[in-house]
Amino acid sequence: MNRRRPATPSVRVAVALGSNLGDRAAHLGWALAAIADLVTDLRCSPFEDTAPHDVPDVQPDYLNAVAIGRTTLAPRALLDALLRIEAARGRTRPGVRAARTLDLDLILYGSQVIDEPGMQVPHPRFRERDFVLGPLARLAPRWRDPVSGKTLAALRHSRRLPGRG
Ligand code: PH2
Ligand code: MG
Ligand code: MG
Repeated sequence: MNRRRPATPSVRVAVALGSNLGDRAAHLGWALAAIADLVTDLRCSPFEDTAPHDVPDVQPDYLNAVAIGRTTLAPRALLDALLRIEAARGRTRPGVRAARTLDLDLILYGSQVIDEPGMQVPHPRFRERDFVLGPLARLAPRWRDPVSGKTLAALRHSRRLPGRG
């Protein structure tokens, strides 16, 4: 008889990384090492310099990346762990979309749609953020956004059509 407990199923997740204060590459690198303790099969896009998008003040450029992998953590446990990693790099929250040492956003959690206080997955703005959608679609083009039903490749493609800015 097999007495072993069934393995906890893992779920594919996507996390967006961003920094525009201090040593941005060091913050992202440190965060990736910490995320590797939570997420297996971790793959990360190249780090990319991006102009601030939709921010309320003048800010330095961001360094952005997207990482994907698999986790056995529940969504809330993963989100809480990401927030602790941000805090460990001195993240403060003086205002909405303020400059930050480290921002870790849970973009996708498998095919789940979650809308709870403090946790919205898929991230509600990832489809219009090229610094998230571009790298994510390159890492996992066939992953489907559970809200629109479209693949990431299709979402990315629709942002490149003429007349859509
Ligand atoms: N994050 C924001 C707001 N604007 N712009 C860029 N380029 N990169 C970001 O990571 C970013 C942003 C809020 O989280
Ligand atoms: Mg963010
Ligand atoms: Mg955030």
